[in-house]
Amino acid sequence: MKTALITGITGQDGSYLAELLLKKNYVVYGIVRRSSSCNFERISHIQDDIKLIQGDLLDQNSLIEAIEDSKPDEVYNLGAQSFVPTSWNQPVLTGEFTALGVTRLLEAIRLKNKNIRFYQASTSEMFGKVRETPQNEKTSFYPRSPYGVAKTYGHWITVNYRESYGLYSCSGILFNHESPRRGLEFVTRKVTDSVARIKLGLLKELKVGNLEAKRDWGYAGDFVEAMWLMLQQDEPDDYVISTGKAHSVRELIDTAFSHVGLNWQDYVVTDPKFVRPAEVDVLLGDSSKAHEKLKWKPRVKFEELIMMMVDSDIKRHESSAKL
Ligand code: NAP
Ligand code: G4F
Repeated sequence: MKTALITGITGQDGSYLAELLLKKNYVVYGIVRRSSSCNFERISHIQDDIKLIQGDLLDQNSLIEAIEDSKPDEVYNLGAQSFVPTSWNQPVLTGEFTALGVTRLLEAIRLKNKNIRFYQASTSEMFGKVRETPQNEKTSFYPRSPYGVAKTYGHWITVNYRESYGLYSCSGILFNHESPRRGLEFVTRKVTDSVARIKLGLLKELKVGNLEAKRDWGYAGDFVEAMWLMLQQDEPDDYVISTGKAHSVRELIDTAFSHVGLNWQDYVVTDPKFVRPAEVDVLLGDSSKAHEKLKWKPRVKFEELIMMMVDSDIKRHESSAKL
C-alpha cells in the first residue's frame, strides 16, 4: 500500500486526485491551512478516508513535520495562489506561495527522504505570450502575470532538484482544466454558475472581460490521472497535459447559454474591470509526449464539460432554493 501527501487537497484538483488515489488503495494525507471557518466543501464526502495535517507552504517546519508524520512515497504539490488576477494585487504573496513554496517542499523532501517522488503543478500560463503554437515541452516560456512568473520559478526549481540531487521530481505543465468543483471566480465556472442563476430567474446579467481569449479547456477528473501516471514511470520527466483544442471565451459563453435554450447576447455585457493588465491571448497544447509515454488521453470533450458544469450549477441552486 502506497502513501501520498497532497498540498492543496481542499482545491479542485486536490479533491479529484485524493479520490483517484483512494480508489487505487493509497493512504492519502493532505496538508490544510488553518482557517477560521471550514473550507472542506470539496473533500467533505471523503473526509473520513483521508488524513489531514495542518501546514502551510509559507512555513518550512510545518512541511518538514508533514513529511515526517505522513512518510509519503509520493508528494503532489498542488497548493498555490492559483487565480491569475489576484497575482497582480498580491505579487509578493503569490511569489511566496507559488514559487518559494515549491523550494520549501523540495527542501523538506531532500532533508527527510530523497526517495520520495514529487509532482509539481506547473501550468500553461508559463507559455504566456506564446513563442509557437501548439505549445509542447520544448516551447520556451514567456509568462505574462506574476502568477505565471512564480510558476516558472516553481517549474525550474523542480527540474533543478532533479538534476542537482537526483530527486524523482516531475513537472506537469497542465493546460486549463475545469469541473463542477472549479472556483467561482474562474471564467468557466463564473459563466456556468451565472447561466444557471439566469435560467432560474436569480440573476439578470453576466459581466465578463475579454471575449476573444482562447484556452485549451479540459476536465479536471481526466487531468489528475496524468499527475499520477507521471510518478509511476521509470524515470522522472516533464509533460504537457492538454486536450489539443482551443475555444474562445465567446464560444464558452455561447455553449453554456445554448444548453439552457437562451441567447447569450441578451444577457452578457463586457466590463473593463475584468480585463487584465497583460493578457494571454491563445493557449493550445500538444500533449503527444504524454499520449506516447504515459498512454494518457483526455476523455471529456469541451461541450460535455460545459454542459456538465451548467447542469451541476442548476441542480445546486435548485436544491438550495428548496431549503
Ligand atoms: P485551487 O482550486 O485554487 O486550489 C488551490 C489549493 O492551494 C487550495 O487547496 C488552497 O487551500 C491551497 N493553498 C493556497 N495557498 C496555500 C498555502 N500557502 N499553503 C498550503 N496550501 C495552500 O487550484 P486548482 O485549480 O485545484 O489547481 C491546483 C494546482 O494546479 C495549483 O497549483 C494551480 O496553480 C495549478 N494549475 C491549475 C490549473 C487549472 O486549470 N486548474 C492549470 C495548471 C496548473 P485553501 O483551500 O486553504 O485556500
Ligand atoms: O478562467 P481564467 O481566470 O483562467 P486563466 O487565467 O487561464 O488561469 C487558469 O488556468 C491556468 C492554466 O493555463 C492555471 F495555471 C491558473 O491557475 C488558472 O487555473 O481566465 C481564462 C480567460 C482569460 O483570458 C481571461 O482574461 O478568460 C478571460 N476572461 C474573460 N472574462 C475572464 C473573464 N476570466 C475571468 N476569471 N473572469 C472573467 O470575467
